[in-house]
Amino acid sequence: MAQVDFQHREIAIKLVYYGPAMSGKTTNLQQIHARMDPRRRGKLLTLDTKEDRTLYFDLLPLAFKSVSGITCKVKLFTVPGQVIHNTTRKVVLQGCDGVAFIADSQIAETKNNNESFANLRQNLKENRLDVEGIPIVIQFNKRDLAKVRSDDEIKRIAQKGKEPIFPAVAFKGEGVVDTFLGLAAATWESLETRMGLGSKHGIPRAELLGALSKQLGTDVSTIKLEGIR
Ligand SMILES: Nc1nc2c(ncn2[C@@H]2O[C@H](COP(=O)(O)OP(=O)(O)O)[C@@H](O)[C@H]2O)c(=O)[nH]1
Ligand SMILES: [Mg+2]
Repeated sequence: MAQVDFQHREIAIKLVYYGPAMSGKTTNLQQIHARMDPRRRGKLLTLDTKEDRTLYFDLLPLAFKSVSGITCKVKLFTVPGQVIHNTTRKVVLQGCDGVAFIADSQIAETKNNNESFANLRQNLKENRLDVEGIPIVIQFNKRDLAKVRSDDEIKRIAQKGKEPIFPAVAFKGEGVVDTFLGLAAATWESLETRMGLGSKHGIPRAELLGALSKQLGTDVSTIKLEGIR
């Protein structure tokens, strides 16, 4: 649940980018960071090893002040994808309000995607988070590569499941903002239902999405928030 600090009139939303190693989680955060105004953006804290793999996590903070005077902080985290770092993944997932699952579109990565998704569900459960209720959006990244799952297949997956699906070529920035704003929209719905984020805490949906898209230099009205169907 989003953390409310009444004394400082602040509310913090935690979003986690989850998925197998090398699927493009860090790249998504780097692209978001690159779109933000250099004079105002927070630091992208990234802790990569020499092999360009996230060892701990990456953290990117965003913030805006709502009309109601409440400061809304949105904290983006990634997890390390390698199987051995499960303890870290579990800790990063604590208290999260929404998840972007970054899948690798390559056919050869299907098993890794599935194992990571099962691991996500397991860790949500172990953190006593609501596995069925927590908003999850799925990004199929690396659409530029050969030997990837077809558009039709991804469409079928989208129709079968309840999670919104976003295709992406993260290192070119394609689909990154759509995924992020899609996640923000899904998370707002969930937090409105669970704690009245708009109705009780003064963060209406339009303000959250408007402020975030403005910080990324886009217009939310041109973005397809519900993914492909
Ligand atoms: N071909 C291709 N490579 C990508 C794409 N997105 C990210 N990568 C590359 O995949 C590798 C792993 O990305 P990274 O973001 O570190 O993955 P993470 O382990 O999930 O954080 C890097 O070399 C990226 O440049 C993409 O859309 N297409
Ligand atoms: Mg990483």
